[in-house]
Amino acid sequence: MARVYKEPRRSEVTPQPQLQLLEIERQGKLGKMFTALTALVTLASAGVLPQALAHGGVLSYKIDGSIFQGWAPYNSPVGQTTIQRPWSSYNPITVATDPTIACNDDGTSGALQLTTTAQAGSPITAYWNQVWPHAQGPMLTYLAQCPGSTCTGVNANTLKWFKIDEAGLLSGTVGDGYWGSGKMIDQNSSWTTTIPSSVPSGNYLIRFETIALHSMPAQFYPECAQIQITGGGSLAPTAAELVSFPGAYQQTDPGVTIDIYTNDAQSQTTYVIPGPPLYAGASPSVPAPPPATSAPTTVAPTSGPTASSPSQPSSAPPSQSSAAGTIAQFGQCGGSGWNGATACASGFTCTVLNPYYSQCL
Ligand SMILES: *[C@@H]1O[C@H](CO)[C@@H](O)[C@H](O)[C@H]1NC(C)=O
Ligand SMILES: [Cu+2]
Repeated sequence: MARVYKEPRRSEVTPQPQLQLLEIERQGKLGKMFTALTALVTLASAGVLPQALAHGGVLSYKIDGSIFQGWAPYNSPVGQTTIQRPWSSYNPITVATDPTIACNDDGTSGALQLTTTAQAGSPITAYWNQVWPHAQGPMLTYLAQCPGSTCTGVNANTLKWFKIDEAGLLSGTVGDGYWGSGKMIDQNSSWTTTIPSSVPSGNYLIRFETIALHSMPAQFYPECAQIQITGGGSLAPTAAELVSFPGAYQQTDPGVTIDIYTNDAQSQTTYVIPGPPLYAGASPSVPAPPPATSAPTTVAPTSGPTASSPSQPSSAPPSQSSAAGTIAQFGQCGGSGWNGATACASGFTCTVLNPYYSQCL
């Protein structure tokens, strides 16, 4: 829980003034927490009021059905024992090549660092603080295998990382579309990635990340946890799939420099997710969007070997119901361009969240 509010580690550029921001700042002293509702920032006042800040990170995980609390960055480190690598502030990283881009600041093992086992082929969910405030930008998940018998004590900057999940611009335009991070918010501010069943067993850091594009420079929010993958396969990541942090991203990457408020962005339908290509054995939680075409045709999403997303028959129009009860809680069941199933599992209702996305809730 937030205890002491720290100033941003780097200055931020005020986002688009047309946005009306109603954000809650968490502040506190001496372990008490109170929330302060900040001003409603309007076009007229944006120039004079300080920017309302709302940041955060991954606060807990669900692995093989169990909840694991993460590190509490605003509490004393003394006595904290968690699978998550320690981090110190809700503030974003805004330099793509910063050493803390690997596992946040400072991302070294805690004194009472834990590791938990996780089955290859099983889902792992990361929960951000509620409600995650930034709906524009990609979601990314990486693994890095540690040498030896534990990740404890291993410097995250020395590891080679590979990407096992990503979700960028899911539909619509860069300026006005539905993003991976918007879907994360719609999923209870959480993101579920399937640990590829092909990944070799061993000790890994798992790095969940969201990148926020609502202001410039882009804001990186990575956190890491230590897992021991069991029951894995034998598909090692290739050299082309392996990257270092820092190193994987450059400040000049198109997916980092992008300005979502330009005129061009209002019609641009492609976004290049930063980092390496997906690991060949990955089961991305969102199928890759269809390639951009000049005509506004709708292409059925490629159905991949996903474990956490709903089954997606290739040709059922959204108005027709396919096999009943196929979509689990938080699964997509409709929205602009949606060609998949529309019937929610028993107990859940397909609910319109925005023109691009309906979800079983
Ligand atoms: C939503 O996330 C919170 C953690 O942020 C968790 O405690 C809660 O159980 C989640 N709700 C559902 C329905 O999964
Ligand atoms: Cu923020």
